[in-house]
Amino acid sequence: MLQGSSKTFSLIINRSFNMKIASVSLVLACLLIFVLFTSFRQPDTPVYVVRMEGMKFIPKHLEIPEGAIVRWINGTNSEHNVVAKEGAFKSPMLAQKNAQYEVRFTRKGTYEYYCAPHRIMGMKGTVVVR
Ligand SMILES: [Cu+2]
Repeated sequence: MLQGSSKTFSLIINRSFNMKIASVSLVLACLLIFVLFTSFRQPDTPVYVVRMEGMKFIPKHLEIPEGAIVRWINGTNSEHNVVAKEGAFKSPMLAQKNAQYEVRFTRKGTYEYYCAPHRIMGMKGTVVVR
């Protein structure tokens, strides 16, 4: 009887010891995954902002490196959109103030674009990807 209960006791100790090892291993594994993930992550993609102010894109002409993102932000209470002349991209209508649209440019070249409702008023811009 005494032998039996001491066996149970040592089983309990073993189990909690194993649980400790398991949780320490889990923490170490998570740490390893985190370190691997952060060290192999690509450097942050640069983001260039073009604001829609009045009936203009500001800046009107923008030069960016290949792979960069351009983010258009509607700074007005009117509707604007962003349409590439050659069809490379087309945003939905950005109806609200601070509505945004992003394009990642992965190919070098010159991209002319306009705002469809205000094209005739000269609301145009260019992105040059170097
Ligand atoms: Cu517009």
